[in-house]
Amino acid sequence: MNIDEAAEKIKNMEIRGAAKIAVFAVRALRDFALNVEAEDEFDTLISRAATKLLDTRPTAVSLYNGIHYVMKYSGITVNEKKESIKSLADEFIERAERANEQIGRIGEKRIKNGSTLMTHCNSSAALSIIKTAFRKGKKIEVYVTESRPRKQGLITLKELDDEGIPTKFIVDSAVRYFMKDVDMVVVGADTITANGTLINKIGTSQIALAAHEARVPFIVAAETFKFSPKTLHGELVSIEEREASEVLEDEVLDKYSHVTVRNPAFDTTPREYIDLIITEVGAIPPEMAYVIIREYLGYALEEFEG
Ligand code: RI2
Repeated sequence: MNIDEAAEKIKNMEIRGAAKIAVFAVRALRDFALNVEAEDEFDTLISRAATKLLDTRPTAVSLYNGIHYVMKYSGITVNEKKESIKSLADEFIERAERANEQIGRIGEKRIKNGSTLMTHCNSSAALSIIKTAFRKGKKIEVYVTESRPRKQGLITLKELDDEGIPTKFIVDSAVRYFMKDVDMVVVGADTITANGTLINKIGTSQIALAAHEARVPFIVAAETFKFSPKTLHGELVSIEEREASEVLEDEVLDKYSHVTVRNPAFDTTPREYIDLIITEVGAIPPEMAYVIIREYLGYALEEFEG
């Protein structure tokens, strides 16, 4: 697969889910680099490929962190550079995969036997917690939201069903109606900013509000790669707005002359509504986002410029 094909798969959401996107892009960049022949143009070609991958989906910061992890490559000869890219990429992929398991192990401790959970969209990190709790013998059931417009709730439904976890599938607008039956909300993250704000699938902030109102703990599952160093340097997170056709079929929309569709893929949940973030390095309050960025991502400002 070439870089254009890889980028297209991310853009059209054939590959989706923040963590999976990052791992897929890092793998694509590594494989591309290993096949570059041109000696004098090596750095230019790699940086062009990295930009192409980064330009696919703007919100999830793990894509950015993954690509930048690899772009720290060093070496004088092309072979040295290839070696360095391969080892950084493999290290990133291994860390991402291990993080998912560690999040499951840490997060499952917060789930009480007999709990009813709610999750939104399809997050591998949130599901790692839920599946680990179930595999440890805890009796749980899960409310799964449909997650319009892309209906990733169907993927979650299948994953939970494959595990044998009792699941109730609900439309997004039924969240507040059922919140009284829920003991804990567990969602994933596309990005967490330096001040502890969560950016996740559209609808997450409404769930957080409903949970807050009902005094239901709201837990976020996020690897350290989901924290945004860019926000520490003042950048705002750009929220991807996707095509109208994901929400309304063209034939329906074409009937109207004064209607447009707005389709943001993500929304923001302020830290006041978040009880805990489960990372691979521990369960932390959202206020500690700054510390995670400094200690575990630790990028210098220059790395984001130019
Ligand atoms: P993991 C997804 O985005 C959802 O917003 C999900 O909560 C988030 O990525 C994190 O998923 P999309 O790619 O990294 O479906 O935990 O737009 O798998």
